[in-house]
Amino acid sequence: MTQYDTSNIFAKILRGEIPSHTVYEDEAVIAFMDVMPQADGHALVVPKSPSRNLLDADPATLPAVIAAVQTVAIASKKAFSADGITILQFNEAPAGQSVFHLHFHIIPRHEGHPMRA
Ligand code: DGP
Repeated sequence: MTQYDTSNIFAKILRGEIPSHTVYEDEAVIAFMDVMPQADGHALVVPKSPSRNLLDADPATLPAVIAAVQTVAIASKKAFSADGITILQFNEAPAGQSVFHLHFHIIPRHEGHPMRA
């Protein structure tokens, strides 16, 4: 497993070094809007503890993280009047990961509207 690199863009957002549109924060996570949304309201839930992805995450941190994922998903469904919520999470580049700090995509979905490529 490749080591966690503290220069990734989400680590910079967590340190306040670059701006983000934060929509939720608790002890375990922050959530902010994705700059390349696959649908309106596409947000990212980012744990504050450093891990590259789910494969190297400390299991002790995960209950609080998944609880926050649920909180943001419920709020997102309401805020965007969505019919459903897609949650995506990628592990390593061959699986589609491009930012190497664990994160969950929260994507509001509407009947008959495919996600953008
Ligand atoms: P992935 O690693 O493939 O699960 O997706 C990373 C996501 O992060 C992608 O949808 C675009 C988003 N992203 C990349 N850079 C930034 C940034 O600087 N700010 C925000 N808010 N999102 C970013």
